[in-house]
Amino acid sequence: MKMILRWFGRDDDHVSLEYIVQIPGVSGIAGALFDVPVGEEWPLDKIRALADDVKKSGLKFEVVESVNVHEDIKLGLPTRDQYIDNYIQTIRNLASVGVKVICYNFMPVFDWLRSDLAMQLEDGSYAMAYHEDKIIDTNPVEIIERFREGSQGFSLPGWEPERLAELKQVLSQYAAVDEDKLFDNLKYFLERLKPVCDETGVKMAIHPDDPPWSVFGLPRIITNRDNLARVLSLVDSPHNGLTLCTGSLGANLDNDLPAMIREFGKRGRIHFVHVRNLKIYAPGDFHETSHLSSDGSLDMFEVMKALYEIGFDGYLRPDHGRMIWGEKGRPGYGLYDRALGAMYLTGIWEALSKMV
Ligand code: DNO
Repeated sequence: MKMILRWFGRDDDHVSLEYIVQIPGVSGIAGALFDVPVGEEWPLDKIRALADDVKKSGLKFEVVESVNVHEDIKLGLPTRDQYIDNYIQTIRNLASVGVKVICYNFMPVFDWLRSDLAMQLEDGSYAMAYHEDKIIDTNPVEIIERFREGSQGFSLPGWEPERLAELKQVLSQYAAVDEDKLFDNLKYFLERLKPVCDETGVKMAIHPDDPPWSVFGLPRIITNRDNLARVLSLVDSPHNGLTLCTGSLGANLDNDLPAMIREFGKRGRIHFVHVRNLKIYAPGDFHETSHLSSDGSLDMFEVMKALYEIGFDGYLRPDHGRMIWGEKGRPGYGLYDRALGAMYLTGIWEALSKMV
């Protein structure tokens, strides 16, 4: 298991590489270029500059989160090929600096969704929350405004303004795309990527839909065991793998996380793991918590045990933390609670490795 942390770059992260390298057990970061519009090729010189900066800090840059997928690819429009060509070249450029895994998602229009970006918990900390009744009757435009206001001035991953500019038009285009069509479009994308992944060894790791159910009537397919199995069968190759995100899949308590880890991990198809805990009060209602099992509804020990048992040697990162100790920063991505999470998960791993 290789413990890493997500990092948003020198210009847009209040957490520095110099702090990240001080977290015991953290050997690298999951990074990205955040100033390249979705669909365009990532320029090699910018990738090199990022990789050099990370390496100089004593950290590894082997995971990218995310190279976002242009909406035309998800929609299956005739224009998709030019965007896929750019994606292929981006993979080649990233591979040339040693990137091994690319995390991406195939969620129509919206990436992850929350009703609250800073809900105060009993201990005074702030966490992100999802309350179905605050989402269900809300216009997507209002949600975007809510995210902008609550983001503490940081851009939120997946909520980049240019991506949402054409919202009305994109939402109407999805009227013609149901779940089966979305699977077909994903298959087309993955088939086109296979040669460059075979050539470079880069592994694609699809992120589950967060939350794992349809929002605003849009199709969402990366939601449960059967659909994950279906994704893997679209192109049966190790380059077509998963980011197993406990907080996304775990929002539906019918999803048995350790069982999924055993099933897909044994097949060598989990390349990246995001570990996050949630307190679920009712279907569709939850808030994020510290990583500690007893603070939430997900058993972190069982998650780590399943990973340990399958001999997981991929990348893992603590996911969304709370804001604690007065820290101000990008919601979900503070330093303190994620560092505590990293230490806790590393501690479980050490205990597992010494128990046998
Ligand atoms: C949110 C993240 C997502 C994730 C993407 C992967 O905090 O979990 O934005 O990075 O869905 O492409």
